[in-house]
Amino acid sequence: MKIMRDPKGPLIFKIGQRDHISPNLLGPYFTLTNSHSRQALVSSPLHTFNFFFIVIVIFMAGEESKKLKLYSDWLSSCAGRVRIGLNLKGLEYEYVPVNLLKGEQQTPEFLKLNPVGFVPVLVDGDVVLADSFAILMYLEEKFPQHSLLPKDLHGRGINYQAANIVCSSIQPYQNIAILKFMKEKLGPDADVAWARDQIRRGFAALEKLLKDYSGKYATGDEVFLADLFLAPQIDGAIRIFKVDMDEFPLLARIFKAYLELPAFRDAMPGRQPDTPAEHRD
Ligand SMILES: N[C@@H](CCC(=O)N[C@@H](CS)C(=O)NCC(=O)O)C(=O)O
Repeated sequence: MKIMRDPKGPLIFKIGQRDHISPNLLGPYFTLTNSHSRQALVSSPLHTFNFFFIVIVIFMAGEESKKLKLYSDWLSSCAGRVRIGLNLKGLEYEYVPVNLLKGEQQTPEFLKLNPVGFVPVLVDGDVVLADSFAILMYLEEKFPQHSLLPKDLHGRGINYQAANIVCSSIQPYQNIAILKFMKEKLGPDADVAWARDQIRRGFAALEKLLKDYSGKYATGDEVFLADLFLAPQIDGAIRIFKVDMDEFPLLARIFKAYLELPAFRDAMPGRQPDTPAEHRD
């Protein structure tokens, strides 16, 4: 029996006259083929001796291909939002590292998953989704446990607004391409100083918005969508851009509360499979 590894796509089981991995050998043979790549993963002579083994392999391969896959970089705040959502909902997932500093988001294989060349990307069977907001809305509908949205419409609106301040009005200013451009145009420290200003502007708006809604967390005493966006953004502000959080007491307070929650703590940059040793918590 020969087994090759190719995790993508549902599997096709075939019985035929040929060994699909070594086609010169004649059968009867059974073969498991990946529907996506058409590649033979398992090929073996067919006799009752290995029947039960075959059933187990098919079952395990099926379970494996059903598992969610998250393309992520340890330091990505956008991927961090999804990591928290997956943890809160208790969903197991395979972590696929994409090293942004090495430019792995621009490889032809990755651009097939997300033509914009950003993480996160979530793969759920045949469904490929990029963009943290879209992914979290998808997860919310497919896996309603631990809802990310409050029941009341106004509360949902505030959550959308706060999440969007982070994802449209703060985070895009600190992306690699922008920082590189700023550095090249304005000098070696200009990128960080400029990003810090954008973060401070956004945080000031969030402090004003959330003062009437916050409880233990951003919009009350339960964590919701806004918190998933805020936690990695505040972490990045402190870790990378050295923002002084004394200016933002509400955000500083809820950030401390996030770090008490395992779903948040485990999603932070210091605890990912691709976190470099010197940055591990
Ligand atoms: N709106 C997107 C933004 C995604 C995004 O900007 N991702 C960053 C990491 S947080 C990225 O992949 N940057 C790579 C680059 O700038 O080349 C989302 O929310 O997922």
